[in-house]
Amino acid sequence: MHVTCPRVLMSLVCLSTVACAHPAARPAGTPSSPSRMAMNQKPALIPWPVSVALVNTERLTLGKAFAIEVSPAEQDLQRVGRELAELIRPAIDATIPVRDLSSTPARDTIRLEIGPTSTDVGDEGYELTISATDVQIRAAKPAGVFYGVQTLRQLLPASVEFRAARPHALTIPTGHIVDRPRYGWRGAMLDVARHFFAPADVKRYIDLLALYKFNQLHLHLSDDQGWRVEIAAWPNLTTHGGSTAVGGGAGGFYTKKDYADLVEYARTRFVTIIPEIDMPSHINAALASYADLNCDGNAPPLYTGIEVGFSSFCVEKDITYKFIDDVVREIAAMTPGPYFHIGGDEVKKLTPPQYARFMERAQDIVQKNGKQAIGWDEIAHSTLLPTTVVQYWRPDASIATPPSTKLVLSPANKIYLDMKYDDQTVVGLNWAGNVDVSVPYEWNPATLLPNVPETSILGIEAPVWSETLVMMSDLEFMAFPRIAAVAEVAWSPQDSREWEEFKARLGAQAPRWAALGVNAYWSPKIQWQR
Ligand code: TNX
Repeated sequence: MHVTCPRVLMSLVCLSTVACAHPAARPAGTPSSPSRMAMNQKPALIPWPVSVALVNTERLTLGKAFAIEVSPAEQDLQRVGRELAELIRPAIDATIPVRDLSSTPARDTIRLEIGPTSTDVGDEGYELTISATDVQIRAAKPAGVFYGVQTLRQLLPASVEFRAARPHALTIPTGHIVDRPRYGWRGAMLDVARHFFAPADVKRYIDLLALYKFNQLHLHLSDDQGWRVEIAAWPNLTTHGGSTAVGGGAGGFYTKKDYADLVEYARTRFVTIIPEIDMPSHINAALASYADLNCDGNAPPLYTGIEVGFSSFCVEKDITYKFIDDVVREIAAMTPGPYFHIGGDEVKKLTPPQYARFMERAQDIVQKNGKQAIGWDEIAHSTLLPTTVVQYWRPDASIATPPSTKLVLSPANKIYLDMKYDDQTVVGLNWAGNVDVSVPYEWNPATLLPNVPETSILGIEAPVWSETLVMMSDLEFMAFPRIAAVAEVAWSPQDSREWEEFKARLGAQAPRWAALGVNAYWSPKIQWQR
C-alpha cells in the first residue's frame, strides 16, 4: 500500500502526527508495532472523513477569550453554536458568547458558516479549518455545520464530555478537513415495542447517534407485545395494548406530546424519525385491544412471549383498513419526515395473494396520507409503488427489485445489534449468528446484493430488537462499540476503510464513552485507551 497524502500535505508531515486522506495507508513494509502505531496515530475520528490534513506541531488552544460566530438569521446554527458553547463550558469554566458572523475571520473565534466550500460537499458535508488562532466550519446547509461540529468535538479531549466543572486545557491539532457522507441514509432502529424505552432513553440514544453522524432513527412502535404510541381514534391501543411487554413487565407508551417532543429533539440533532407500525403480522397488541379487528370478533389475550408470525390483521374486513387509515393519518400528522414504515415481515397466517393484496392497500393508505412507504424485504413480493423503499434484512433473501426501487440495507448477520457478540454474551439473540465487533465493519454495502446496483442503495440501518433488552444499559451494551463501525460504513469512502486501522480509532473512543457514561461492551479484541 502507498501513502496517499497529497503532496501539499507531505510538507506538513512532522515527527508527531499527520493524518492522511486514507487512514489505512502505510508505506510498504512499515511494521505495525505499537511504537510505530503511536507515531502514526491518527486522530480518533469516527467516521473517518474524506480528507484529513492535521498537524500536532502547531495546536490551537480554546479558552475564555473565544466567541462563536454564526451566519446571521440561521436559527439552527444559533442553537448548534449554543450547544458547542455548552460542551466546552465546564472545561474552560466560562460560557462563551454566540453572536453574528463578523465580516472577516478574527482570532479567538469559532465561525459556523453557511457558505461556499473549496469542493462540493453536498447537503451534509462540511469544511473544517483550524489555525493556531481560530476555527472555521463551512457548509452548504446547517446539517453540514452540525457534522463539522461533531468532528471538532471528537478532536477535543474526551474529558470535555464530563459535565462536572473541572477546568482543563482544550487544545486541538491545526489543519484542514473536507468531508461528506457516502450515504444519505445513516440509520439506527430501536424496538420500543418488545420492551418500552422511555423518552429520556430515546433522547440519549439520539445524542449518541448524532455524535457519530447518524441521521435516521426508525422507531418500531408496535408489535405483538406492545403498542407504544397514542392514537386518539383508538385509545385502547395504548391503555390496553401498551400495558405490558416481553416477560410481562409494565410496558408504556408515548403520548402524542411525547412523540412530537421526540421528533423535535431528533430534528435539532439532524435526525429524522421514521415511525413503524408493523403489519399485517406482529399486530397482536392491536388485536388484543379491539375485538372488532379480529376475523372471529374475539380479542386474543395480550402476549408477552417472543414468538413471531402468529398474529395477523383480518385482511378481508373493511374495519382493518379504516383502522390503518386512522393510525397512519394520526402518526403522519406528527411526523415531518417523508417515510412511514409498514413492516410487512414474518407473516405466517396469510396466503401469498392475501399478503400481496394487503401490502398494496397499505402502501396506498400511506401514500394517501402524504408519506412514502418503507417495508421489510418481504414486501418485494407485492406490487410496489415507485416511491416504496425496501429494507433488506434476511441474509438469505434473494432480492430482485427493479433498478428504480430504492433499498436500505440492514443485513441481520452483519448489523443486527441485538445479535450476541459471542457465545458468552448474556443478552441478545443469535438466530443470525454471533456478530462480533469486526463484523459490522467488514463489508461493503455496494457489493452485498449481486442483483442490486449501488445507485439503488439509499444507505444502511442498524436495528436493535429488544426481546432480551430491558433497559438503556442493555441497549448501550449491544450498540457500543458496534454502532461506531456502522457509522463509518455509512459515512466513509469504502477505500478509506480497513479494520486493523479502525480498531485503533475505536479503542480511542473508550475515554469518551466512559465520560458519557456509556455501558459499552469492552471487547477483549480491542485495545481500549484509558
Ligand atoms: C426478526 S427483523 C424480526 C423481528 C425480531 C428480530 C430479532 C424483522 C423484520 N423481524 O421481529 O425482533 O428478528 O432479531
